[in-house]
Amino acid sequence: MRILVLGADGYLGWPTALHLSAAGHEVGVLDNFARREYDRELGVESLVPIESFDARVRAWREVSGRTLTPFAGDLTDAAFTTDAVRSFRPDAIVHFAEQRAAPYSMIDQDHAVYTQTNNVVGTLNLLYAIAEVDPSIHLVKLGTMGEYGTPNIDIEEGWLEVTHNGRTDRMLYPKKPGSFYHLSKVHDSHNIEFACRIWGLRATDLNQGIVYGHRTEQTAADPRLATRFDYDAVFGTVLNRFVIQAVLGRPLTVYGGGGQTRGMIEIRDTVECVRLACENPAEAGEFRVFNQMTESFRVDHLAKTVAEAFPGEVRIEYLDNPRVEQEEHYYRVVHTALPRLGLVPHLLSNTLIESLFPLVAEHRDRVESEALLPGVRWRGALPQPAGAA
Ligand code: NAD
Ligand code: USQ
Repeated sequence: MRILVLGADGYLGWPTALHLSAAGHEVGVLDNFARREYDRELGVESLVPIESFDARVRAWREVSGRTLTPFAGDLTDAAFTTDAVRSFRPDAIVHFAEQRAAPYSMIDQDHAVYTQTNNVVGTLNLLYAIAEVDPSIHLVKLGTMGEYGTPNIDIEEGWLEVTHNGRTDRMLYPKKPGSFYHLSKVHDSHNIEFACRIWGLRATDLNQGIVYGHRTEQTAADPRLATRFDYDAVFGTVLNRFVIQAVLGRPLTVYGGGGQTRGMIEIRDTVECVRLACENPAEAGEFRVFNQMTESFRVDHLAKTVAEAFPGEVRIEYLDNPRVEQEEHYYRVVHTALPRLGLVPHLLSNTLIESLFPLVAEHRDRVESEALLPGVRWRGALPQPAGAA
């Protein structure tokens, strides 16, 4: 197949592009490098050094003999987006290209507006590009488990059959997201479902849990193919951060009571789920949702697991929660669609956690220690009423 990967310079987009290329697909890779700009803005860098986009693409050709077709540009530019789709003519488009950090979207009004504009407008431009160039292109869009939040009922795969006053309908599952970033994904899901229902597009929304891990078969083949690894409190995700904090001899930062439960997935399963979704497309007019997670864990359990795996002393610190979220709640998720297509998950293991310790130790000097502690508070940037001190 011809597959265009959007956001291909990022943590997940890069390994996914390589995985698809190694599986024999013709792959295009598109990015606007916004993620490298956020690093500059925040004064941090990926813990593991990464090559420039061009150097990565060249390295993959050298290592694998396979070519990636690069596109540099921004999805919020409608003409660029349509031109890229028209020139590559994909069978499927995998869309990772969004601002993806919840804390970044909660810094202040500017960052909330940027996040929602970037994500919602980029996706809307993409829907128009697909409709114009070829409505049979399958859109594989990265959503998030955080769209659902933590409802007190079982979480289904995107849709819910509702009976109300004796009548029944199949509705999009109600959403209760926890940040302006997570909300942007909800808005995307609604726009994509609308485009499938009204224009007959075909789409798969992959509601992915929190990703952990760093290496895939392809990125491990050469240091120039490494993907980024974030440790800071804005872009670093919880399990990766705990591993890094353990190696640095810093306390593991559990926010609040640690009873928050989240769906998780290993990076090797992310790339495989995307391949499975591309190779088994949705029907024309279908808006299909897969819950892309393999296990659920409480945050305090993740901290204890890392502490036990680390061959040294580790302290767990319970910080005042900078976010507004439920710290004890019901959490049960249906996630059977991807295993039905053939996913055999890598479950969280001490071997995986232990394999990350030497990687972190090798690059520990790249860490800015102030960036480890959370600075963004969910109620921190509210405009103050006039006259308030
Ligand atoms: P990332 O920030 O590392 O990568 C996203 C890439 O998209 C970056 O390279 C960025 O430059 C690019 N991009 C952003 N806006 C763009 C635009 N307007 N035009 C072109 N390119 C643009 O993020 P990631 O961790 O690789 O996540 C990828 C996707 O997966 C995101 O949509 C995210 O919401 C979703 N996701 C990630 C996780 C996780 O734990 N990392 C979990 C669930 C879902
Ligand atoms: N947490 C801690 N300590 C930390 C970091 C986080 O206790 O040092 C807690 C948070 O309070 C939260 C949970 O761990 O309850 C997850 O936080 P996170 O930063 O790992 O994940 P989140 O903000 O939800 O976002 C990440 C990705 C995002 C993706 C999402 C999947 O950045 O792109 O959409 O995971 S999900 O959580 O399913 O929505």
